[in-house]
Amino acid sequence: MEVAGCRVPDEVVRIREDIRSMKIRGAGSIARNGALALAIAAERFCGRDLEEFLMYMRAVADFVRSARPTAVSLPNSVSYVMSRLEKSKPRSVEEAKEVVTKAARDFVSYSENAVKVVAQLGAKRIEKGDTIMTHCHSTASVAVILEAHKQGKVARVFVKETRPALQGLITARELAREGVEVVLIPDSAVRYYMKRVDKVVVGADAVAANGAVVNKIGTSLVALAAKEARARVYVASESYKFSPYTIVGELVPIEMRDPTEVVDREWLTENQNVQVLNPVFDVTPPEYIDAIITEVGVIPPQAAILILVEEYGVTPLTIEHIPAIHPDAD
Ligand code: RUB
Repeated sequence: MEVAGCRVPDEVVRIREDIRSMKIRGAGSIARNGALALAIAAERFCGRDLEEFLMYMRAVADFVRSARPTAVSLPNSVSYVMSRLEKSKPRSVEEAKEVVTKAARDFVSYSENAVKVVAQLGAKRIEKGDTIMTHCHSTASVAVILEAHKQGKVARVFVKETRPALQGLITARELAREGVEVVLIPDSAVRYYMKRVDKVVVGADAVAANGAVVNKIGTSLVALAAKEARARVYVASESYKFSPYTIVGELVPIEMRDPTEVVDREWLTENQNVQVLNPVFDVTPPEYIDAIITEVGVIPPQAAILILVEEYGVTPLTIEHIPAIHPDAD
């Protein structure tokens, strides 16, 4: 891809492809890599002047932002960097490059710190002897569980394998490596084991203004089974996963992936009269969630709108001017 006479660096194309193919995955990691891709693009800009630089960066931002549709952390991190570039009114290409590099670095360090704070706040919600269930692989959820484990509170963790991409295996490995007692179960065994669970901890790809949480497909079923069994449900989510446009009723798009992630190509060819669908996220309504643990505090899901309004100044009146939320790194 070439913009304003300058080729988008291979490394940026590779990062986008790695996000698309899920080599880079999980909403936090996607956001951090998105910001870093912008910094790489800025450093390697080969055009002539500031006008070309801005044109080039806007095109790269659109390119990176469109890698995957559901995790709102990606447009939010891209916007974090781009809004600083647009607002800084740089006088030279060198100055503009520095603004982008610094903003990307700031976002990454904000994000890494946010996960640590979420871990601390989340661990306080876990009590001694708790059995936890988790779903998929979420860095924020793993951080909460590991912090609670360090504090000697976790009895055991049920990890769902999370078909079709089996991210549960990553979670099981990361927790077991730190000495947590892990039980890996098929997705279909959730309700069977829920009776033994005290708390469910899951991550988020997007949190809507009404407190609904978009996360890996199957999260809503875990929450449903938890409600029936009276186990509490906590969502570990940094604030840049809150979706600004949901304040005016926009829906978070649910990514549909290739059927070959569910069954192999040979099976598909032999059974062409069968439609195979692969939605990879679902929506858990706020009534099924006890609290959302963010780096700015633990909130009931119904207070999600406060994060958007009070932390980021998003309102139905300002939304057209705030395309995504930008937590301040300082
Ligand atoms: C990952 C997933 C995770 C959230 C939060 O889906 O649903 O629960 O992204 O992750 P996928 P984190 O594997 O399709 O990216 O806490 O790491 O941001």
